[in-house]
Amino acid sequence: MYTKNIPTGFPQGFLWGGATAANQIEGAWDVDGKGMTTAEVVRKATDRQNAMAMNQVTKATIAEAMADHGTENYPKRRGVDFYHHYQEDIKLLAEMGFKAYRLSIAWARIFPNGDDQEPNEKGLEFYDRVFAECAKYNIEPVVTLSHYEMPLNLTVQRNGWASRKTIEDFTRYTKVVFERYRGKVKYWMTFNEINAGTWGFTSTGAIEDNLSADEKLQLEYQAVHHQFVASAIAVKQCHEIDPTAKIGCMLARMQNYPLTPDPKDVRESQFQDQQNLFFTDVQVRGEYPEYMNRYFAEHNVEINMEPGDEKLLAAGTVDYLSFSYYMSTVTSASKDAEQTSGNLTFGGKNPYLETSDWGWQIDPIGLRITLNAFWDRYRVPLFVVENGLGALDKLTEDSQVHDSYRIDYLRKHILQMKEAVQDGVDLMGYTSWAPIDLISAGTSEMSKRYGFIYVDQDDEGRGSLKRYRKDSFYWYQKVIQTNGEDL
Ligand code: BGP
Repeated sequence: MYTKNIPTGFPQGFLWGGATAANQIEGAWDVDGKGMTTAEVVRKATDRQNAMAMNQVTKATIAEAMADHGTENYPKRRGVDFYHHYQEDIKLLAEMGFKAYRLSIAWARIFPNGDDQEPNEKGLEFYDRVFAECAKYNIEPVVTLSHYEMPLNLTVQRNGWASRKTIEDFTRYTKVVFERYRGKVKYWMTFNEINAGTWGFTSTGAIEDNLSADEKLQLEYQAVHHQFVASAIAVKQCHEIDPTAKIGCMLARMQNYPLTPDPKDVRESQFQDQQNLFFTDVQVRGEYPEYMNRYFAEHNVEINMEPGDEKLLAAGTVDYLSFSYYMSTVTSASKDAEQTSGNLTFGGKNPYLETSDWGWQIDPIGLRITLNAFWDRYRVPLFVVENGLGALDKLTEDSQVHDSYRIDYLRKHILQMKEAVQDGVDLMGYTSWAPIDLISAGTSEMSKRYGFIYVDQDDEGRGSLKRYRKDSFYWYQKVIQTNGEDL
């Protein structure tokens, strides 16, 4: 008889924690030698639904930003001042029982201009202090090497990742941090949401002014190719410098469904999925998938590869696949149906799902589907490194935040993760976004809050920056304590 034990719950050593990004939490944008980054030239959004567009860097937005030395219009410059609150903040994470804390290093703290030959010692020292603080509480840092920012100088001088030379600069930076933090950081990942590179977003650090749609596509895929190569080199460096360290890739994943069972919709949905899985196919399997050849040919994209690139990609595959998961999307073969039924950014409306205040379609079961699909396709350990609910929280007069809606969102997603573990998925951990309120990536709002910890600051940057524990703080503490049993 065929009998096998089904896992009863989350494995021992499961990495429970939370995730943040330097440009959204640190502030201190111009201290201790740090250079300016692409994140600091993004103005706060005036239109929530059009957040993606706000994150486009153009020559005009850069010029305007350079002339404005304040933080009011550019909230990512101030973050929530983690730079000066890190001890207090990490202590609060420890109080919740965190096993892991995902954070990113700001490349421009280490190499202010990106192309400097020597690192900025003061920047390195800051992360020494942060990692020491994590070690004090046995919290594993999980470090993103590049999270939606790069030294602005590289954008201005050579159009960011559109230039092949950026690979050299990036891997000079990664070598320095792998060596400096050897033994202190066991888990790394290369590019946050690498698939955002084809969304016309700051993540490639490339200016797309006055380009035709074809030219844009060409530039974005070429920039992404450079990121793939840089990522593969970083994987190799990481393994050489610390053979015990693990390094992953990171994808923005939205489970995608066809709007109807019409095979045309199903095929369109598969096509959209391939557009995203392309990134993990390259980074996990080590080669460009065939389906992209046709796509490139039909869209006049010619990837300029150098001899040796394919070998590098094959040798630099990642140890684990990490991803963010907030919502699912719906695809229809008819563009009209999609656009009239939903949010322009994220496809059509799913009548079975509720949405967040920002129109994101909440879908916990989609997380189980995603986990199973990834495991089937790749057979590498998976790591959910972002998941959470952005909401307008209210601090009561007696300094409480009753965020039962957040608890409800997280509980349902964790339950589905548990189902996936029981389905046999190899899941390493879960770092929710974001344990402490911080500046939104998409809209630069402060009022779009995700935290277990409330930070007293408003959209204009007013407030004491004092931290308060929300109801979800105590709930998550219990979840971690019971390894996900008491939800
Ligand atoms: C992901 C990013 C994060 C983050 C999160 C929530 O795409 O990796 O940086 O902020 O989304 O998005 P937002 O802040 O726009 O609500």
